[in-house]
Amino acid sequence: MEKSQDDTWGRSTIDTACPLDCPDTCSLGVSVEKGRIVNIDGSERNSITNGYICSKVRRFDQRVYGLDRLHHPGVRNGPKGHGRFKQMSWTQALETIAKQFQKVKAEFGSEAILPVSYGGSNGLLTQDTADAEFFRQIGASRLARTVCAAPTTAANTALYGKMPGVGYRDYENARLIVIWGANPSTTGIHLVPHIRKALSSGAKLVVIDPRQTSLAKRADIHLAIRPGTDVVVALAIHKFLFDNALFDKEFLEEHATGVDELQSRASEWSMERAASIAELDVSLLDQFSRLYAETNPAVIRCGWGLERNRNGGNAALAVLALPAVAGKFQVRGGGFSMSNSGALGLSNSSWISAPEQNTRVINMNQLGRALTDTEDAPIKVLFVYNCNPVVTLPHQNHLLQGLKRADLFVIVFDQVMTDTAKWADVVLPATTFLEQYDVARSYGLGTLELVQPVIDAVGEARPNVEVFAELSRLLNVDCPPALLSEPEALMHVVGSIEGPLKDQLLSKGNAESEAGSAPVQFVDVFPRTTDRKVNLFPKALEQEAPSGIYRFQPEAKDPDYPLVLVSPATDKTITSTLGELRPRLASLQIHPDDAEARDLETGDTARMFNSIGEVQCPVHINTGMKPGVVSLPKGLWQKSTMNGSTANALVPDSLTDLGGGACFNDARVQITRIVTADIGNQSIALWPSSKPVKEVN
Ligand SMILES: Nc1nc2c(c(=O)[nH]1)N[C@H]1C(S)=C(S)[C@@H](COP(=O)(O)OP(=O)(O)OC[C@H]3O[C@@H](n4cnc5c(=O)[nH]c(N)nc54)[C@H](O)[C@@H]3O)O[C@H]1N2
Ligand SMILES: Nc1nc2c(c(=O)[nH]1)N[C@H]1C(S)=C(S)[C@@H](COP(=O)(O)OP(=O)(O)OC[C@H]3O[C@@H](n4cnc5c(=O)[nH]c(N)nc54)[C@H](O)[C@@H]3O)O[C@H]1N2
Ligand SMILES: [Mo]
Repeated sequence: MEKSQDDTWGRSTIDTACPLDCPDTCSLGVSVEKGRIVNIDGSERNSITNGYICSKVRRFDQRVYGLDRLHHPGVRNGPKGHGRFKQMSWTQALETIAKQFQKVKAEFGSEAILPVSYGGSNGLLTQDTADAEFFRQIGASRLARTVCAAPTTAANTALYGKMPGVGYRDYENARLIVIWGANPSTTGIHLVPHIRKALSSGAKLVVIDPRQTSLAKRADIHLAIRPGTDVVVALAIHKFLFDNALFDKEFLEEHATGVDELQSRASEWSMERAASIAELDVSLLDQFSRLYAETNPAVIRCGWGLERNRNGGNAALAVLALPAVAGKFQVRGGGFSMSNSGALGLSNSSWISAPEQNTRVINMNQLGRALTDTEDAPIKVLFVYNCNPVVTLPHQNHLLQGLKRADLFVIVFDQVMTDTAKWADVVLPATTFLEQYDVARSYGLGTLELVQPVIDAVGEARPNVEVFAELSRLLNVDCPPALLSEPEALMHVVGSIEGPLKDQLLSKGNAESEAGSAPVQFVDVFPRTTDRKVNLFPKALEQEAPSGIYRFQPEAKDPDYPLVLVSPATDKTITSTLGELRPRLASLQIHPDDAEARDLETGDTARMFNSIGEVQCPVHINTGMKPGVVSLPKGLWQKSTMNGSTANALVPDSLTDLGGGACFNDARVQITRIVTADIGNQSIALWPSSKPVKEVN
């Protein structure tokens, strides 16, 4: 890792990397002057980053030095949820927490304590190190971290044992690129130039997405699918391949099991039947099927948009099975990419010594239920870190109801005063990745990047490792000495990584697996299943899925809530991270026909509602939306709507068919116009409600 000094400016530029929850895990060069960050940019160290980064991370210094930044620990000094705190010292704060833990443990048992953490960072240090040692040893309840990627992981693991996927650069070799439920122009921008390069040399592009994303605009075929119907579309393509002898018999004989069972389940899905359910033009589906069968190399970029509904696991199974049946592997630029988080084969069991306890497991997607279900074994302490559940988990109102409980003690450890932190009894300030060490693991590139502090911690902010080590000490829990301080923890984790990866990381600051970031599937890498074959009909999943695998669960259409709400990623935030910097109000996107039917125009204020919640926000008419589908970004802070409810107020807490995932895109809603009048300094809703909807500035 280098620090270069530019004498003219007195600046130093420090090498580090971005560990945020994004597949690209960019290498960064951060310029610092007099101990302050003055510029954040991409570096060339990682050739995929190639010197440029997204606009969000470029302005991450606005979070570091922003008004919402937490500088000191605080104790609640007002009603719950009001976000008023009295400053206290770290010693007082941690002693308060330790006392509360002891009290709850004595009265209710340690399972009354629940840690809640998720995607704040994709670093190996910030999650599942000292925190895991601590919560395991005190015997806390465990959290099923299923809010994202659970169904796709279940499918990918069962089929291929998380075999590494096609690398970004190899997309240039593809003659057909299929972007399925992904939006890389927003969610992993470094793939896009490679797609563009392929297109400029004549490759074809197909996008399967209910919205006309920017890649969909350039696509040869855009299948604007009804959310939740991917499984039947993929099965119809399987049937087409089998019926027309376009499947790769030789490949399947050598490398696959379960072919007949898959063929039999697919046989129910004619193009016409699938197209009618997915609301697609059957000729487009037919055209895509032929193009996929005929074109080599063909690659599918499978995203996470297709998993966030009741059929999400089966959708991922059916889509990821396509390259095997169609024989798309064994060539550079052919196959699929999904998550590459397993590519390096690292497991945190190498650096955590406490064994996992057999305590109860709470699915984070149903946190509201868990908090309000207080009959037996209630949760009495919630310790939130690396996560902003109030705005990122389903069924927002249920969760808020749980947080109101007077007998619930909530600790929130975060960098900024999030909507969740406002509910804390004790709030703790965390360092950002620009103030701490970490090892970022890329789930897009399958690489590791070293993260190092470029400035001193802001205020009294502390890294996770040190806070959990200190809590361990206070509660007489055995934290391994190697995890007591951040630099030691870094060396412990890096030291636990086996083979050449460790040496590469220490000498260059980044590392990639032996197959590199450009493996050819079924040539350089093989399924990590026991027989090294693709298991097309995984029996364990057949037991788990409510209707079996490769089966479709139809939606129960409700005439009161005829519109589908999806909540995709935006280029302004990483889920809710940086949401504090968003311009105040976010708009819901709606197709002109749906808007006209509701007498809505761009700029109008709407009430979007169902039986579990209501969001009031401006409307934006968008011809790129599929009729019947509306969208509002994921990760909005409460201040980004007029009534403080976000998309998750409308998202049910039902679970996906596989993996216990979140059904974000199973939200069904109705929308009506709010007629407002400005009276005095308030905008009053005249109809349908008479509550003030916003302050007039
Ligand atoms: N800028 C930015 N980048 C991010 C993130 C972020 O918040 N902001 N989040 C990061 C995280 S945590 C993740 S998991 C990834 C997610 O990365 P992606 O999967 O690329 O992103 P999503 O926006 O979740 O979904 C992708 C697309 O799926 C579409 N979609 C919705 N429902 C369906 C469906 O049923 N079928 C199909 N075929 N498409 C559907 C949406 O319209 C959307 O365009 O991105 C990461 N990168
Ligand atoms: N409606 C809807 N909601 C969604 C989705 C959707 O598609 N639709 N998608 C979901 C997806 S893909 C995901 S991954 C989840 C993500 O859900 P969350 O994990 O809640 O993600 P973030 O909003 O990024 O919140 C992470 C928090 O961790 C904090 N943090 C970052 N680094 C550190 C650290 O080192 N220490 C501590 N103590 N805190 C830190 C950040 O400041 C931030 O507040 O949200 C899901 N929510
Ligand atoms: Mo995610």
